[in-house]
Amino acid sequence: MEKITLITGATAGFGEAIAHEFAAHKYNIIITGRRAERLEKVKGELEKKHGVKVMALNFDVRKLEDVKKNIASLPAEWQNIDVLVNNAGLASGLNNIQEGDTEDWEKMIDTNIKGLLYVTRTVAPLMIKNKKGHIFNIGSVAGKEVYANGNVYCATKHAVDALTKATRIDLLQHGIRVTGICPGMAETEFSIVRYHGDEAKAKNVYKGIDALTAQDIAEVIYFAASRPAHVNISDVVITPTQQATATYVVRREA
Ligand code: NDP
Ligand code: 8X3
Repeated sequence: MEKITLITGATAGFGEAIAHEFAAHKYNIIITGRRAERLEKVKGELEKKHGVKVMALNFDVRKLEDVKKNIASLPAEWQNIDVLVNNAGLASGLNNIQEGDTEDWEKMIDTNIKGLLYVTRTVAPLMIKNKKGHIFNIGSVAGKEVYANGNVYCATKHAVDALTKATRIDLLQHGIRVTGICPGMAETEFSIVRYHGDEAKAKNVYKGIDALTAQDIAEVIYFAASRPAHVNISDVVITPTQQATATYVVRREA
């Protein structure tokens, strides 16, 4: 059987690009996401463009029972997962702590921390059983520093950073590789989601910047996954050339 990569949140952005990058290198792909129609569309495109096999699992990473049920529903040969990319995640809102919307907070904590944990808890035992595996957690520069009004999103990505390190230690004895990927500004649907659908506000975030693309991230992940078995790339911070830290950005004049 060919190699298999499972990517959470592959209906858009990084996840979709990562799916294409691994498919281009002839991995079979398991894609997940909540938007069923988009999931089917991405599945069709992957199959047509790369001629690989694709499984689409339609579930919300926040629901533990659904995570377990969907992974368990995979035929035995599909449970032989080589690479897991814990990508599904979001920022919701950009408010100071005293005015933050607690629904936004629940969404980010439940998706970025608990969802990532649920998927890892379900897939890691399969990797241990198969005596191989590589887990990528998508963190952020927001997991390395905090910035004004980023409070809860930054906290969730700091948690991802801690979990990446902890997972690497716990899975060390099983020879499973664990890599943290920490991007800066990348133009996907991320800011549209953060601003609750306000596309003009989202566009403005990247004004005067050659932002990262989803493809930039996908290529780095494939590079790390394709290193020889004895090499583990632990942590990668990737920013646009115009971004030095989470907040220090030099924009082109209009
Ligand atoms: P997008 O909004 O373009 O994509 C997010 C993906 O996550 C979608 O496929 C979405 O699918 C999925 N997703 C969100 N919530 C859930 C859920 N509850 N269950 C299952 N899937 C879910 O954003 P990006 O591609 O930019 O973001 C991907 C990851 O990268 C996130 O973890 C984000 O925090 C991180 N990141 C992004 C940066 C950026 O600047 N873009 C920088 C640093 C990190 P669906 O809606 O169909 O469920
Ligand atoms: C996404 C990048 O700078 O908006 O994690 O936090 S940032």
